[in-house]
Amino acid sequence: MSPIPARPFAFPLDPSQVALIVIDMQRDFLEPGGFGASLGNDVSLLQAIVPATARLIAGFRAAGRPVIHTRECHRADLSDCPPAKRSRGAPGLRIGDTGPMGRILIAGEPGAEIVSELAPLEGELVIDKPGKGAFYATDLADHLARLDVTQLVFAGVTTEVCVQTTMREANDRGYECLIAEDATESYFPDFKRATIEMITAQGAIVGCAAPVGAIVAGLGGAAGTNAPLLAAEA
Ligand code: TIU
Repeated sequence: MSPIPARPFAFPLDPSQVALIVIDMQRDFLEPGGFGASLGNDVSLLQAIVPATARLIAGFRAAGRPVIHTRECHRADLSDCPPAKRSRGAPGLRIGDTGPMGRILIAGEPGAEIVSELAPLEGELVIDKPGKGAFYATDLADHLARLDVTQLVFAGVTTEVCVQTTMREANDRGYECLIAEDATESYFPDFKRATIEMITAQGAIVGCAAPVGAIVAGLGGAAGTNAPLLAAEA
């Protein structure tokens, strides 16, 4: 166990007990013409965290620790997309409509894929999720129980939507949670800052926050068991 510098206090990172969850680093959120852009957002802000997220993923892989990726997407027939989600607001394109990267937020379409720089390795678990939280309507909880981890590090987009929702779900399930503050981003920088403040306030009511460099350094020399999950098992 190596306590790493974190907010609001040092995080007791245990390289034998930790897994990484990278939330929704998909083309639909990071590239023009996708879901994020259809909602009126400037996607370039999110692209900026790709290098730091890649360093974080590389650190977990080098330490032999599990890397889990999520993708927010729906079935082609939209049977798992609540009408309230699809019909809300006035986006340029709705979920299921066809854009330059295929149908918006639909599994198997180019836009739903994780950006190439962060592509999952064979054997890494990829969770397709219909909601904002990665535990809702998925088998993530079962996979984590099998991995026998007690700590989760979170990265990805967007900080206040899918990352925060998933981190809260994990916190309620008893995991020690840590957000990688330079490997997460929002379309609204103030929302990112406020989210990390909310998460870490009140004695880390949801979890701690630390930079990628500190997390990767804390994993260094880990004798963790490599426990890759075969996608086929998912
Ligand atoms: N719109 C927004 O900020 N986020 C989402 O819709 N999904 C995720 O955060 N992945």
